[in-house]
Amino acid sequence: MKDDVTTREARIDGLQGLGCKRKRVEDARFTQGKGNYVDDLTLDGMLAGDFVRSPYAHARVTSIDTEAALQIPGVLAVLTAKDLEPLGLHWMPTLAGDKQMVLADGKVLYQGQEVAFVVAEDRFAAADGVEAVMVDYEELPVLIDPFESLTSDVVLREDLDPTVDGAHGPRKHPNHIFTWEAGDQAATEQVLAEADVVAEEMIYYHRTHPCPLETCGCVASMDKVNGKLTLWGTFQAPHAIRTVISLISGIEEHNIRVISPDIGGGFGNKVGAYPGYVCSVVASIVMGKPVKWIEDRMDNLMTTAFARDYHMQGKIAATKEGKITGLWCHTTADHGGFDACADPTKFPAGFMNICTGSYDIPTAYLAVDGVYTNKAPGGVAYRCSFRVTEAAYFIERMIEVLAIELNMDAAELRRINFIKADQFPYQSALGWEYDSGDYHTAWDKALKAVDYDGLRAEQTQRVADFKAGKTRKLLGIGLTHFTEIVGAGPVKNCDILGLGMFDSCEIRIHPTGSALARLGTISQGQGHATTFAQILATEIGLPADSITIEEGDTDTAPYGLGTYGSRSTPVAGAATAMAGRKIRAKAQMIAAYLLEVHDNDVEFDVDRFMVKGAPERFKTMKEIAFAAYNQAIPGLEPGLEAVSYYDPPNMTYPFGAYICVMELDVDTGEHEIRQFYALDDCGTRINPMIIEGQVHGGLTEALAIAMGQEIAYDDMGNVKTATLMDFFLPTAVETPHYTTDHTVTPSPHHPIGAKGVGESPNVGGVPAFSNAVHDAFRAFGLRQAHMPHDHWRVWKIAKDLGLHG
Ligand code: PCD
Repeated sequence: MKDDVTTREARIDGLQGLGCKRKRVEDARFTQGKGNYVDDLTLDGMLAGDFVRSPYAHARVTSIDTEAALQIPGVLAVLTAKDLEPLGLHWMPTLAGDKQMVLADGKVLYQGQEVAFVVAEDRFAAADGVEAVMVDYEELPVLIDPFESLTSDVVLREDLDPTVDGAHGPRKHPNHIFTWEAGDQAATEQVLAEADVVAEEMIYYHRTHPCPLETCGCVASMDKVNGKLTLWGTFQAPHAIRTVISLISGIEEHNIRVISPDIGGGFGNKVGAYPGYVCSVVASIVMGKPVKWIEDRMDNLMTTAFARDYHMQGKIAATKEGKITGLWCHTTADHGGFDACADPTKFPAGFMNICTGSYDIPTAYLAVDGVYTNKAPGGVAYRCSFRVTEAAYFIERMIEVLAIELNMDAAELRRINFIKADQFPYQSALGWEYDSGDYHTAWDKALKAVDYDGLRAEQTQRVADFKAGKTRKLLGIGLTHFTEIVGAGPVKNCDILGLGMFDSCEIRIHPTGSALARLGTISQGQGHATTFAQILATEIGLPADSITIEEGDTDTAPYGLGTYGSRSTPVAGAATAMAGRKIRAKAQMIAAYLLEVHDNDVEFDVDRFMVKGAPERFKTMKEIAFAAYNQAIPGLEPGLEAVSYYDPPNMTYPFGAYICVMELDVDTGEHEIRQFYALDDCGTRINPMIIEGQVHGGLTEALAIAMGQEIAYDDMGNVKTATLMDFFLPTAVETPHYTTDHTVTPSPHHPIGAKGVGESPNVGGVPAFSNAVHDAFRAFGLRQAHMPHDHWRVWKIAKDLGLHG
C-alpha cells in the first residue's frame, strides 16, 4: 500500500483538490442526455394535473361549472377552492409571512392565477378538461402601477383587515404591505441639506423572470398503505419544502420524503412553494395514485416567481471634490397580488440595505414600501442574493448620475470613495459588516486591462466624429464595481419560516478509502458534485474522484436550507470543510496508534499522517480508513464518519470590477458589445474552470436583463411577454466574448476562505451593460433611461436627445 515513491507535488495533483480545474463529473450524464429530471419520472398509474387559469388580472369568480369537463374521457376530477377548504388548504402561507390562494377563493388577483385543478389520466386529457371548465368572472378595475395602487379606492386584498398589522408591521393603505427602514433618516436628511452637491434620480429596475430552461413541476405520490408521501420536484430547498408540507398538511415529517432530482436551472425560480405542489399532493391523496404537474413555458413566465420591479428614488450627497457624504433611498416595491417574496424573515426587502455598495458612505437611509398590485406574486432573487442586484444597480447608477452632476470621471469618482483595504472588516452605515476586500487593487487592474485612458480618448474622438457627421455610432464605456453579500446566513439574523439558515454535510469514509458525502444543498447545474469533492479531497487527503457527493433527498441528506443566494459555498462548503476536519482529527488518533507515537507527534501532509521529523514513517489516509474498520483501537469507536451543521458567523462579501465597451447605432438602436472584462474576487477559488463558467452564464443572464428581457403588462393586466417569442432569452448568437480575471481576497471567517460567486456576474453585469448604454449618450445629455435597453428604447433615447436630426 505504500506509495512514497511519488513526489509531494504528484500527491497533491492526484487529489484534484482546492484550486484544481477539475472537469465536471456531472457532465458525463448531462451531455449524453442521461440526466434524471422530474418530468422523466414515470410511476405506475401516474395521473396528470393541470390548471384552469384566470384570463383576467382582477375579477370576481362568480361560478365554476366542472360538469362538462368531467364528461371528457380521461378526466377524473376537478378540484376547486371549495374542495380544498374543508382541508384548510385553499390558502397557503407564503415565505414572506403573507398567505396566498392555492385556488381562486371568490376572486383572482392576476392573469394566470390558478382557478381549478384538473386531474386526468394523461396530460392531453387534462388539457382538454381545462378547456371545458366553465368559469364566470365579473371584471374588477385593474391596478398595475404600484404608485396608483397606494392611492386607489380599489381594494385588492379583501381578505385582509387594513387596520391589522401585516407580517412586517403597520399598513398605511389597504394595498400597502409593509414599510421597512434601515439607517439614520434624520442624520441623512441633514447631510443632504448641507451638502455641496446632491444628485437625485429615480432608478427603475423592471420586472423580469428567472426563466430556467426546465420549468417548475412535481410528482406527488401518497402511499396509503404505509402512510408515506413522496414528492419529487424542482426544489431549490427540498428540506424546507418537506417541513412546509408537513406543517400545512399535518402529515408527520418523517412520513414525507422530498426528492429534488437533476434540476435544469433554478435562478431563484424554484425556491418558493407553488399551488401546483399543494394541488398535486391533495390530488394524490384523494385519487390514491401518483400525480404529476409540470408547468409549460407560459405558466412559468406568467405565474411563478418573477424578479425585481423596484422603483428606487435616490439622493446622493457629496463634496465638490467628489467625496460622498450621504445616501438616501426610497423604494416602492411591487410585490404583485400576494407577498410571496423569498427573503429571510427579518428582511422583507431582502438585502437591499447593501445599497451603499463598495463605497465608504458615512451616513445613509433606506426605506422600502411593499405594495400589492394585479401582477403575479413571488419576488425572488433571480441570480441575486435577496435584492442585492437591485441594490447594486441602484448605487452604480447613482454614482454615474453623481459623476455627471460633478462633471467628473466616473472611474475616478469610484476610486475616491472606495472602502480602503485597511478599513476591513468594514461597518456599513446600513448595518452590515463587510468581511474583507481590496477594491483599489481590483479597480486598478481592471482599468489597466482595458486601457481605460485609451478608451476615453477614443470616445472623445467618437463624439467629435459623430457631431461632424462622420459616424452614426456612439461608444459607451460601462463601469461597475459591485459588492455582493452572500451566504445567508448567520442563524441569529437569517431564517426562512423560522428555520435558521445553517447548512450541513455528513461524511462516511468507506474501509477502502473512498467516501460518500451528503449535503443540505442542491445543485441546479452549478457543479456541486465536482467542487464539494474538491474541498474534501484537500481536507481529508483522499482523491476527489474517490468521493461521491449526494444532495437533494431528504431521507438521506442532512437537514439544510438549500441552494440560492450563492449560499452553498459560504455555508455548506464551510460545513464540508468542518466535517472533513472532524474526520481528520479522528484519523490522526488512528495514525498515531498505528505508528506507535503520541497523537501530537504526527502531522497531516496532503494525503497522510507522518511522524514529525521522520517523514518516512507515515500512514496514508487510505490505510487509516481501513484500520478504522478492521482494527480495534483502544478508546475509539470503529468507523470513520462525521457530520457538521455549520452556522456561519457572518456573510461573505465577494466583489468585482466589470467594464463593458459597447457600440450603439443611433439609427437602429442596435448594440454591439466590443469588449467585456470581468474581474471577480470570490476569495479562495475552489475550481477556476467552474468559476469561469459561472461568470459566463451570469453575464449572459445580465446581458438579457439589461438589453431586453422583461415581464411587461398592459393596462388591463395582460402579460405581454409570456412566450419566448417576446421574452428575450439570449442564445450563443447574442452572447459576446467575455474576458475573465480575478484577484483573491480570502474571507477571514470561512474555513477555507471561500466566498460565493454564482450570482456575482449578474449583480455586476446588469449595471455594467446599462452604464455602457448611458455612458454612450452622456455627452449628449442623457442622465437616466429605464431598462431593458432593447433596440426600440435605445433608438428612442437617441430620438429624444435630438440625434436623429
Ligand atoms: N465556487 C468555486 N469557488 C468559489 C465559489 C464558488 O469553485 N470561491 C463554485 C462552487 O463550488 C459552485 C459554484 O461555483 O459549484 C457556485 O457556487 P456559489 O456561489 O456558492 O453558489 P451556489 O449556492 O452553489 O449556487 C447558487 C447560485 C445562484 S443563487 C444562482 S441564481 C445561479 C448560480 O448558482 N443558479 C445557477 N449559478 C447557476 N449555475 C447553473 N448552471 N444553474 C443555475 O441554476 Mo439564486 O438566489 O437561486 O436566484
